[in-house]
Amino acid sequence: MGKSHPNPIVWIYVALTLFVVLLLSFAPTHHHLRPHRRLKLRSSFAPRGDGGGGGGGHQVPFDPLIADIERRREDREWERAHYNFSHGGGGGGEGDAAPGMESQPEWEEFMDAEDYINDEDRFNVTRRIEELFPKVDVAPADGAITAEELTEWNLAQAQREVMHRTQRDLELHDKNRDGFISFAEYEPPSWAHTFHENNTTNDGMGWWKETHFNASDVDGDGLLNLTEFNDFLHPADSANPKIIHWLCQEEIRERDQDKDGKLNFQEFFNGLFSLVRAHDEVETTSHETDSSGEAPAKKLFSQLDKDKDGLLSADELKPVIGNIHPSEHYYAKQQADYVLSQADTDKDGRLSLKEMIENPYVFYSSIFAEDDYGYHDEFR
Ligand SMILES: *[C@@H]1O[C@H](CO)[C@@H](O)[C@H](O)[C@H]1NC(C)=O
Ligand SMILES: *[C@@H]1O[C@H](CO)[C@@H](O)[C@H](O)[C@H]1NC(C)=O
Ligand SMILES: *[C@@H]1O[C@H](CO)[C@@H](O)[C@H](O)[C@H]1NC(C)=O
Ligand SMILES: *[C@@H]1O[C@H](CO)[C@@H](O)[C@H](O)[C@H]1NC(C)=O
Ligand SMILES: *[C@@H]1O[C@H](CO)[C@@H](O)[C@H](O)[C@H]1NC(C)=O
Ligand SMILES: *[C@@H]1O[C@H](CO)[C@@H](O)[C@H](O)[C@H]1NC(C)=O
Ligand SMILES: [Ca+2]
Ligand SMILES: [Ca+2]
Repeated sequence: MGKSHPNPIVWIYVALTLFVVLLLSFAPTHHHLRPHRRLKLRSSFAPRGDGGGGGGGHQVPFDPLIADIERRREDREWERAHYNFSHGGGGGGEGDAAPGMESQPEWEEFMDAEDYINDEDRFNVTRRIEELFPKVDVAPADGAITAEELTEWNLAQAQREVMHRTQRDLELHDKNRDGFISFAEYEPPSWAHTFHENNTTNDGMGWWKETHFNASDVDGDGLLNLTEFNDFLHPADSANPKIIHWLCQEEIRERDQDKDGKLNFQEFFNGLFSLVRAHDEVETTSHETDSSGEAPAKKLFSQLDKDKDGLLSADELKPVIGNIHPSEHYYAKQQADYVLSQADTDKDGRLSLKEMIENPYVFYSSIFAEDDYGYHDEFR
């Protein structure tokens, strides 16, 4: 009879094998998805001159602690670039880097900071998210973060960063150290020196003009304080109607071929329409295909031309100036929408603390480590 039963040793083997398989499938992969990834700091600062209105570089860290680390590193690069030219020799000798040029990253500091944020005992991402959640979840504090709450949070982070840079710029230009910038003190950066007041061959550079300065000077005392100087550097984010008006005038001046101070349809269509539409997601109901493209442009033109004189004035351009020069609020919302699309697992349009903890890398930018054999786990 004993022979009809399998050998007990076989059962033990089967049981052991099952046990090992279970161990393998549960232990490493499902408990430690994170060690395969590495949190990343931005590697160098790009001057965020508003000249181009370009899209990049606007992402601001979700975590103020990360922002602070990045800011301190950036300040060191800034000081090196602007206050210490003792290395002498070639290359102009002027401190300011033209847009697109990058300073040498300080690798040691860079690696130290990255090691710190990747050391789970010292920088615990789960705990950071738990601490930050109630600071974002404020309107109302109902245990869920909406796109609006996240936008406000991102905007506050961005504004702090912009103001910090303005403060730095003010110190750099404030030659007599009175805390204000006079028009004489504000030297255009070296890469703008070649552009002159009435050189029509390069109309693009109206940036360092006295009209711009005067429009920023709210109280008209001939000096810009920190707020006014910030408006000067970031007109699109200003609450000062004079600077918004100046910005609209600049857009017209650059494209006003017949120099009548307003834009006719052809001037609008050639220079501005595509810019206005580029950021306009609502208007892209393309029932007419873009074969000619002029019909939607004509429609928009006549909507903007309030006094129906067939020309757009600076005031009439105001409703769409935000499309041409997107504000920090625009980027903050874009970033919030992106984060929601990535981390809102149950698709209810809000982020719970659980969803955020389960998707930490949406909030902390990361790269895959080189030995990243386990990244497929992401797609489970
Ligand atoms: C400039 O850099 C040198 C080393 O290159 C350093 O010794 C000096 O203290 C720096 N000066 C300032 C003002 O930062
Ligand atoms: C990180 O913090 C969470 C929540 O406070 C805790 O459960 C976890 O054990 C911590 N991880 C480490 C590695 O300290
Ligand atoms: C600049 O414009 C003013 C007034 O329009 C004119 O008098 C002056 O000659 C111009 N300068 C140059 C260099 O073109
Ligand atoms: C106008 O700008 C061009 C290009 O930068 C330069 O070659 C020219 O000398 C400038 N003209 C004046 C009058 O400043
Ligand atoms: C700017 O304002 C000052 C007075 O603060 C005035 O003297 C100057 O003419 C103004 N410049 C322009 C271009 O409006
Ligand atoms: C700068 O001046 C404006 C206008 O007088 C004022 O509203 C603003 O609060 C001032 N900002 C600072 C930082 O003092
Ligand atoms: Ca001053
Ligand atoms: Ca015109």
